[in-house]
Amino acid sequence: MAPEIILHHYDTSPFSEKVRVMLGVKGLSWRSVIQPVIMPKPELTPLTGGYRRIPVMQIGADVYCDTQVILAEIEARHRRPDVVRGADWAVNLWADRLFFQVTVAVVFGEIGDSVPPEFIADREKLSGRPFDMAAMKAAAGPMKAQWRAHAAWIERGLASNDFLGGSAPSLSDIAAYMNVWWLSRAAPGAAAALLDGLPKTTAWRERMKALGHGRRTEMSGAEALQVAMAAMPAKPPAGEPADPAGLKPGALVTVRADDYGRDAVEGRLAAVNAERITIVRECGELDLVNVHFPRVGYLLAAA
Ligand SMILES: N[C@@H](CCC(=O)N[C@@H](CS)C(=O)NCC(=O)O)C(=O)O
Repeated sequence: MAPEIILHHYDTSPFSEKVRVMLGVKGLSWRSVIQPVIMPKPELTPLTGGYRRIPVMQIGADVYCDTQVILAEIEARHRRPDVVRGADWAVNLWADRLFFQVTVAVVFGEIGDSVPPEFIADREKLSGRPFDMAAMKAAAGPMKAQWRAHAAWIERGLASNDFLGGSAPSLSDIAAYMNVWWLSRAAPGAAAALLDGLPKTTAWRERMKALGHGRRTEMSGAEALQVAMAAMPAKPPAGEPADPAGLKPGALVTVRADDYGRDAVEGRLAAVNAERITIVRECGELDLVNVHFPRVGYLLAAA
């Protein structure tokens, strides 16, 4: 039996929604492990080696950090229907970084007053910057104008088709939708005002929602750790010997995100190529896991 897809996530997480929608488009069955919204995450970080962001996907003893590598892996394992086309990865990074940061500003400008102090303290640690509610409120007006301009790109992309990717949903749709989904859920009044006059985007949001999340069944974090212990890591992807980092398989390395949540994960390099960094590390008593990161947006260095 093929090992199950285990998604470590929480329901309000916009990045997790990208993966849930991908699982819906592919019509897949998957196991859901609900992780905490703030640190500590004692049933997640033993798997990742310290990476704390959400979501994380696990298949046996292979652990995938960041939606970029999670979505690529799902696409590689389940090719039909195909989702990744053309310049989709570049659009994905626009949605993850530029559009997302604007969405963060609008959401917290709207709901900031109801955010608990523990959440604020956690996100200050995550970003390394003060979670400055007054500044977010002051920026809310200009940020709403920016949000609307990003949404207008979606509207334009839908001019002659049901989806940004044409007649069927693509990675561009899934990535862009994350931001529209999150704003619509966290601050429905602001979303309605900002989407007013963008009818194609509003109709597309409903089409995206209708794609569903595939077949989800819950699993405990402890059970997921047991799955990793019982499995062997898969053969790593092919490496590129001419990789600019100049690091060879077997080297002791660190990998960290270059934006926020920059906790370094240490392990032995298993493979590196233009798309992926794979390290192998010990998880508990001599049990090995492969931990996979995207290449774009992550820094690889000798430990
Ligand atoms: N580039 C990452 C970003 C993930 C991200 O920022 N996730 C948010 C939740 S949606 C997060 O981890 N927030 C802190 C936390 O949940 O502890 C990805 O694509 O997976």
